[in-house]
Amino acid sequence: MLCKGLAEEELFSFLSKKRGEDLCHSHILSSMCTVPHPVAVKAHLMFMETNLGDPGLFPGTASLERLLIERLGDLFHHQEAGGYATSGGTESNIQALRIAKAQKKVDEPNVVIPETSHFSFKKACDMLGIRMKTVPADRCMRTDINQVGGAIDKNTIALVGIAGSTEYGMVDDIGALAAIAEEENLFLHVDAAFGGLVIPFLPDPPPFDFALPGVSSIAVDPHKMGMSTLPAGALLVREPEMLGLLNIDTPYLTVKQEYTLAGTRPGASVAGALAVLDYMGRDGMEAVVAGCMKNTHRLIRGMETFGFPRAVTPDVNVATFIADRPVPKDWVVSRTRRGHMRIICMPHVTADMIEQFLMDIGECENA
Ligand code: 0PR
Repeated sequence: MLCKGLAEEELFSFLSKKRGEDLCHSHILSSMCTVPHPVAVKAHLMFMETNLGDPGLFPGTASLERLLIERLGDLFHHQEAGGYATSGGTESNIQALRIAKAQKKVDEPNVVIPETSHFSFKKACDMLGIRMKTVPADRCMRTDINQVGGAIDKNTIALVGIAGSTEYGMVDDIGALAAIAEEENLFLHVDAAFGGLVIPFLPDPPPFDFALPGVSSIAVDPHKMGMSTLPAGALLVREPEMLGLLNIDTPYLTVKQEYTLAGTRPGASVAGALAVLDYMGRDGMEAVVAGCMKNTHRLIRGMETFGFPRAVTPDVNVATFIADRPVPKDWVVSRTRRGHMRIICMPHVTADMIEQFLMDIGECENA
């Protein structure tokens, strides 16, 4: 620690130098986060010191959290859904499995989970002492439904389905998973951290939410396609009482029990998340999603004309390619576990960026 504090000018010139070392969103094609919407930033700044970990001190902010859950519940066809704002998909997935474990007490719990699931489930299962029984994906990178039933046994506490997979942008057949969950009387958690704010705004959305009676809980991240500030996730549960299974006593707070995983929780990004949804409305979100999907399809067509075939045809705005070559200078893309080039057409990825990327990859190709 410095003995004598820095002058403000010196401090901020140091901070802006460091910020300048970060990569620029104008070339980031690998991220599921994006530049926050200006209304999210404005709302965030209004709520900087609010802490949802002690909601009695911030009843106004706490009511925004309830409104956020109400908006999302409505979007997911279940206005009475319970839920709370998490730090993101990782926390939501951990908490969903905690609920499932609390609901069904067995000696050696396991969860039947897609091969394509996000690595946060590994963390969750490690922490909770749950075994992962992985179900392989089919050729389209959706969970092979025919293999789910065989993976379930008496120690299975939950099924997981993915609505918008991290690597390939696929939506599992959640309808089929929900039917199995109902038949087997199992908890079904849907990880819609990415797809939850894409799928409802598609012209012909595949079923993935509480409209399916077998769906027990849903993870959705406003800090991904919801264009909020970080961190903003949400866990929704069909029965608000499910959260009560996680309650622990918090005797000296303004609330006497809490079911959240984090203690101190930012109100600022919750205000940011709600601000975007209310400002955009359904029409605005449909327009953003339509733009992202249009860019995704344009990118796929463009890449295919250069001889880089798509790995799959995605359900949401994640494009993957069989393209075993270096990426043009300055662009940041990622690679899936299977080695496919992966590009996420987030709202900050404009049509012009896609054209520029295609031009650059075309030049590499001709070089
Ligand atoms: N579930 C799904 C389907 C996800 O895609 C992710 C994150 C999570 C859960 C976990 O969410 P949190 O990271 O919010 O806890 N998917 C992205 C990924 O792993 C996260 C990300 C975002 C990574 C931006 C890099 C990046 O620049 O790719």
